Amino acid sequence: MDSQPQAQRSAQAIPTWFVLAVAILALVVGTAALTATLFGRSGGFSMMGGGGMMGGAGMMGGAGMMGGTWSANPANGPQPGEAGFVAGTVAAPRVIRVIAGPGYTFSPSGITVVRGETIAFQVTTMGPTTHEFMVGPATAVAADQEGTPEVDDIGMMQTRSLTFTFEGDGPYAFACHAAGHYEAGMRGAVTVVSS
Ligand SMILES: [Cu+2]
Repeated sequence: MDSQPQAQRSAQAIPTWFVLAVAILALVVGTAALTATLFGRSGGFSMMGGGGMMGGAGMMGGAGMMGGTWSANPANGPQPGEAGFVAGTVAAPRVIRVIAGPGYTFSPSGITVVRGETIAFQVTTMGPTTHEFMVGPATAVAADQEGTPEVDDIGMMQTRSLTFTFEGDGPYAFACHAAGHYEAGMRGAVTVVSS
Protein backbone atom coordinates (compact mmCIF):
# COMPACT_ATOMS: atom_id res chain seq x y z
CA MET A 1 0.00 0.00 0.00
CA ASP A 2 2.83 2.38 0.83
CA SER A 3 4.18 2.01 -2.68
CA GLN A 4 1.03 3.44 -4.22
CA PRO A 5 1.04 6.93 -5.72
CA GLN A 6 0.12 9.82 -3.49
CA ALA A 7 -3.16 10.42 -5.24
CA GLN A 8 -4.43 6.92 -4.54
CA ARG A 9 -3.41 7.08 -0.90
CA SER A 10 -5.39 10.27 -0.60
CA ALA A 11 -8.42 8.61 -2.11
CA GLN A 12 -8.19 5.78 0.36
CA ALA A 13 -8.15 8.25 3.20
CA ILE A 14 -11.83 8.98 2.49
CA PRO A 15 -13.83 7.14 5.13
CA THR A 16 -15.99 4.25 4.00
CA TRP A 17 -19.09 5.82 5.48
CA PHE A 18 -18.58 8.86 3.26
CA VAL A 19 -18.31 6.73 0.12
CA LEU A 20 -21.49 4.94 1.10
CA ALA A 21 -23.23 8.23 1.76
CA VAL A 22 -22.26 9.50 -1.70
CA ALA A 23 -23.48 6.27 -3.29
CA ILE A 24 -26.82 6.53 -1.50
CA LEU A 25 -27.09 10.17 -2.48
CA ALA A 26 -26.43 9.18 -6.09
CA LEU A 27 -29.29 6.71 -5.92
CA VAL A 28 -31.59 9.34 -4.44
CA VAL A 29 -30.64 11.85 -7.11
CA GLY A 30 -31.14 9.24 -9.80
CA THR A 31 -34.56 8.39 -8.47
CA ALA A 32 -35.45 12.05 -8.23
CA ALA A 33 -34.31 12.58 -11.81
CA LEU A 34 -36.45 9.66 -12.91
CA THR A 35 -39.43 11.12 -11.11
CA ALA A 36 -38.78 14.62 -12.34
CA THR A 37 -38.80 13.53 -15.97
CA LEU A 38 -42.35 12.39 -15.48
CA PHE A 39 -43.35 15.99 -15.07
CA GLY A 40 -41.69 17.29 -18.16
CA ARG A 41 -38.57 17.66 -20.14
CA SER A 42 -37.09 20.66 -18.32
CA GLY A 43 -37.50 18.97 -14.96
CA GLY A 44 -35.60 15.96 -16.18
CA PHE A 45 -32.77 17.98 -17.54
CA SER A 46 -32.36 20.19 -14.54
CA MET A 47 -32.22 17.20 -12.23
CA MET A 48 -29.70 15.60 -14.53
CA GLY A 49 -27.63 18.78 -14.42
CA GLY A 50 -27.75 18.65 -10.64
CA GLY A 51 -26.42 15.12 -10.68
CA GLY A 52 -23.65 16.06 -13.07
CA MET A 53 -22.51 19.01 -10.98
CA MET A 54 -22.02 16.79 -7.98
CA GLY A 55 -19.69 14.74 -10.19
CA GLY A 56 -16.64 12.82 -9.14
CA ALA A 57 -18.30 9.64 -7.95
CA GLY A 58 -18.71 7.04 -10.64
CA MET A 59 -22.25 6.26 -9.60
CA MET A 60 -23.24 9.85 -10.11
CA GLY A 61 -22.60 9.53 -13.83
CA GLY A 62 -24.77 6.44 -13.93
CA ALA A 63 -27.58 8.26 -12.23
CA GLY A 64 -27.27 11.10 -14.70
CA MET A 65 -27.46 8.75 -17.63
CA MET A 66 -30.54 7.18 -16.17
CA GLY A 67 -32.18 10.58 -15.95
CA GLY A 68 -31.34 11.17 -19.58
CA THR A 69 -32.70 7.84 -20.69
CA TRP A 70 -36.08 8.61 -19.24
CA SER A 71 -36.30 12.21 -20.34
CA ALA A 72 -39.06 13.09 -22.69
CA ASN A 73 -37.04 13.33 -25.84
CA PRO A 74 -33.37 12.28 -25.59
CA ALA A 75 -34.16 8.59 -25.40
CA ASN A 76 -35.66 8.85 -28.82
CA GLY A 77 -32.62 10.10 -30.69
CA PRO A 78 -32.63 12.61 -33.52
CA GLN A 79 -36.08 13.69 -34.62
CA PRO A 80 -37.10 14.63 -38.18
CA GLY A 81 -35.09 17.63 -39.32
CA GLU A 82 -32.34 17.05 -36.76
CA ALA A 83 -28.82 15.95 -37.61
CA GLY A 84 -28.45 12.20 -37.67
CA PHE A 85 -32.14 11.50 -38.11
CA VAL A 86 -32.90 8.12 -39.66
CA ALA A 87 -36.46 7.47 -40.83
CA GLY A 88 -38.07 4.27 -39.61
CA THR A 89 -39.01 1.59 -42.10
CA VAL A 90 -41.11 -1.55 -41.90
CA ALA A 91 -37.90 -3.58 -41.74
CA ALA A 92 -36.28 -1.25 -39.21
CA PRO A 93 -38.88 0.84 -37.39
CA ARG A 94 -37.78 3.94 -35.55
CA VAL A 95 -38.28 3.47 -31.82
CA ILE A 96 -40.12 6.17 -29.91
CA ARG A 97 -40.34 5.68 -26.19
CA VAL A 98 -43.42 7.12 -24.56
CA ILE A 99 -44.01 7.41 -20.84
CA ALA A 100 -47.61 7.14 -19.69
CA GLY A 101 -48.39 8.82 -16.39
CA PRO A 102 -48.19 9.50 -13.63
CA GLY A 103 -51.45 11.30 -13.88
CA TYR A 104 -53.13 11.60 -17.24
CA THR A 105 -50.23 12.58 -19.42
CA PHE A 106 -47.97 11.17 -22.08
CA SER A 107 -44.36 12.21 -22.41
CA PRO A 108 -43.60 13.29 -25.04
CA SER A 109 -47.04 14.81 -25.51
CA GLY A 110 -46.54 15.23 -29.24
CA ILE A 111 -44.36 13.58 -31.84
CA THR A 112 -43.21 14.30 -35.37
CA VAL A 113 -42.82 11.66 -38.06
CA VAL A 114 -41.87 11.71 -41.70
CA ARG A 115 -44.65 10.61 -44.01
CA GLY A 116 -44.39 6.86 -44.63
CA GLU A 117 -42.36 6.21 -41.51
CA THR A 118 -42.86 3.08 -39.45
CA ILE A 119 -42.62 3.79 -35.75
CA ALA A 120 -42.28 1.25 -32.97
CA PHE A 121 -43.84 2.90 -29.93
CA GLN A 122 -42.58 1.54 -26.64
CA VAL A 123 -44.97 2.70 -23.99
CA THR A 124 -44.04 2.48 -20.32
CA THR A 125 -46.40 3.28 -17.47
CA MET A 126 -45.00 5.25 -14.55
CA GLY A 127 -47.11 5.43 -11.45
CA PRO A 128 -49.80 3.10 -10.15
CA THR A 129 -52.47 3.80 -12.75
CA THR A 130 -52.82 1.37 -15.67
CA HIS A 131 -52.88 2.99 -19.08
CA GLU A 132 -53.56 2.25 -22.74
CA PHE A 133 -51.98 3.55 -25.91
CA MET A 134 -53.91 3.96 -29.13
CA VAL A 135 -52.49 5.48 -32.30
CA GLY A 136 -54.01 6.16 -35.70
CA PRO A 137 -56.11 8.67 -37.63
CA ALA A 138 -57.06 11.48 -35.27
CA THR A 139 -60.81 11.04 -35.75
CA ALA A 140 -60.62 7.31 -35.01
CA VAL A 141 -58.45 7.90 -31.96
CA ALA A 142 -60.77 10.61 -30.65
CA ALA A 143 -63.76 8.30 -31.06
CA ASP A 144 -61.99 5.24 -29.60
CA GLN A 145 -63.04 3.55 -32.81
CA GLU A 146 -62.98 -0.23 -32.95
CA GLY A 147 -60.04 -1.55 -34.92
CA THR A 148 -57.73 1.37 -34.23
CA PRO A 149 -54.28 0.04 -33.26
CA GLU A 150 -53.94 -0.11 -29.50
CA VAL A 151 -52.11 -1.75 -26.64
CA ASP A 152 -53.89 -1.79 -23.31
CA ASP A 153 -53.49 -2.89 -19.72
CA ILE A 154 -50.04 -1.35 -19.37
CA GLY A 155 -49.42 -1.61 -15.64
CA MET A 156 -46.88 0.22 -13.52
CA MET A 157 -43.35 -0.09 -14.92
CA GLN A 158 -44.58 -2.33 -17.71
CA THR A 159 -43.71 -1.60 -21.31
CA ARG A 160 -45.76 -2.58 -24.31
CA SER A 161 -44.93 -2.02 -27.94
CA LEU A 162 -47.07 -0.94 -30.84
CA THR A 163 -45.78 -0.52 -34.37
CA PHE A 164 -47.57 1.79 -36.78
CA THR A 165 -46.84 3.11 -40.26
CA PHE A 166 -47.91 6.69 -40.97
CA GLU A 167 -48.80 6.33 -44.62
CA GLY A 168 -50.86 9.47 -45.14
CA ASP A 169 -50.70 13.15 -44.32
CA GLY A 170 -52.75 12.74 -41.18
CA PRO A 171 -53.93 14.17 -38.97
CA TYR A 172 -52.86 11.38 -36.66
CA ALA A 173 -53.05 11.23 -32.90
CA PHE A 174 -52.43 8.99 -29.92
CA ALA A 175 -54.44 8.62 -26.75
CA CYS A 176 -55.26 6.59 -23.69
CA HIS A 177 -58.83 5.40 -23.49
CA ALA A 178 -58.79 3.95 -20.02
CA ALA A 179 -61.98 5.23 -18.37
CA GLY A 180 -61.83 9.00 -18.01
CA HIS A 181 -58.22 9.37 -19.14
CA TYR A 182 -58.87 10.80 -22.59
CA GLU A 183 -61.29 13.32 -21.11
CA ALA A 184 -58.62 14.26 -18.59
CA GLY A 185 -56.32 15.15 -21.46
CA MET A 186 -54.33 11.97 -21.94
CA ARG A 187 -53.70 12.38 -25.64
CA GLY A 188 -51.23 13.84 -28.09
CA ALA A 189 -50.83 14.80 -31.71
CA VAL A 190 -48.65 13.25 -34.38
CA THR A 191 -47.28 15.78 -36.84
CA VAL A 192 -46.45 14.40 -40.29
CA VAL A 193 -43.74 16.14 -42.26
CA SER A 194 -42.67 15.43 -45.81
CA SER A 195 -38.99 14.88 -45.08
CU1 LIG B 1 -54.35 6.43 -19.19
